[in-house]
Amino acid sequence: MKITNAKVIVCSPGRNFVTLKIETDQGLHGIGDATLNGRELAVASYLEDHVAPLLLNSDPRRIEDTWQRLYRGAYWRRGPVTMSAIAAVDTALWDIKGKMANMPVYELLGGASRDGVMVYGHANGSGIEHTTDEVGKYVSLGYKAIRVQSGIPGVHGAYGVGRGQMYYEPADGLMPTETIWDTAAYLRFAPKLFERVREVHGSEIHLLHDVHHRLTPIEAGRLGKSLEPFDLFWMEDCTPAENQEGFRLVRNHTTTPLAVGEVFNSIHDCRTLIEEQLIDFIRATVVHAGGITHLRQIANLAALYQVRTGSHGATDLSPACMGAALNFDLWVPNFGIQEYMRHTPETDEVFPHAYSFSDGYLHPGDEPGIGVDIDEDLAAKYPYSAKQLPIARLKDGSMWNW
Ligand code: EZ4
Ligand code: CO
Repeated sequence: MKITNAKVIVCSPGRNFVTLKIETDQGLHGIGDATLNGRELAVASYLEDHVAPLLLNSDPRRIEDTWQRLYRGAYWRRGPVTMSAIAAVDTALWDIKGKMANMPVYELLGGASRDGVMVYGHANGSGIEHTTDEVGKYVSLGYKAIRVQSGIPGVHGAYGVGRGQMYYEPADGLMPTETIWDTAAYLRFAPKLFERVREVHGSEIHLLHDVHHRLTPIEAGRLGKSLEPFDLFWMEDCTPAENQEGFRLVRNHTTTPLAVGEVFNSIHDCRTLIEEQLIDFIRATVVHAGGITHLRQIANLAALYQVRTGSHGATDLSPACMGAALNFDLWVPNFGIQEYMRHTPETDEVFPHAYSFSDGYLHPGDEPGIGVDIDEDLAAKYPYSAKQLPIARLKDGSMWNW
């Protein structure tokens, strides 16, 4: 069995996606997501110019060997561009193997460990009352877990407050939108928000919150402590994680569960966080962390330390990533939760998929492979449109973490 073609499809049905499609001499094909929000064309070129020629005529059944060849063979290891490209190849090969076996990928991994994949949706609003109402909408849609983000009085462009309600997407301009961040205002505001949400929606619903790298470790410890009465499922990316040891300080000050890792691309990014039990949920995802093959290693390491998975699932991860992630989630023994931001109807049409939502849970479906395909003719109607993620500055103009 041979790979006869590896092509990169860049399309923008509401937002940009990079998809790798691998074709074989047996007529089977597989797809993988390679989208890196705001830096899409770098991965497209990496795949087209440097990876596709290596794949031609190689055996698509050799998933592990292909992974090792692309990782070791590049000499330059890791990094989001490289690892997203490797992920796309890996996902497409798992998709092909599933189709060869006539089984969904979760069966190849070891079979279902659960009946469905608990997901969390994103509620956001302009202030406390609006956000609390939005939480109510997700409750009535059947969600068991909801991420809560809110505009803050006096803060211009707080993280996570979108223009649309169901289809929040931050990458919006040819040049980055500038937001202004105010830590003190945020730390005063956040406990009031969660107090109100609990008051209105009760104690059963799981509530999550994304700090989006805005705090220092000691500030994060303080926030976690102030949110303890409101029983969060997790506090996400409370401080940047390049310095993994920094989380010791957060951990020393709060029992609010911690989730980190949507920007990680390798097991080495989270080894200390996991081995020292500094986090509770690892958010690495199929597309940005080297595919199913590498994510499985991360999850296995995490299992030793009772760290559970909670993969990133924002709309900039395409349905091809979501299909692969859901197959992974249904199998992975130490599953925690899966993020799920709904794609626009245009995106759903370009990527026909077997996964479906019911009563707070997603199921990958039982199509062979990852259960997601791409309609190339339709994709061609939505050409690439350059967009960048926003940036954040402090009031005095200093750059901060968006
Ligand atoms: O800002 O995926 O938890 N979700 C997130 C996302 C990220 C975007 C960046 O492209 O933090 O919404
Ligand atoms: Co996040």
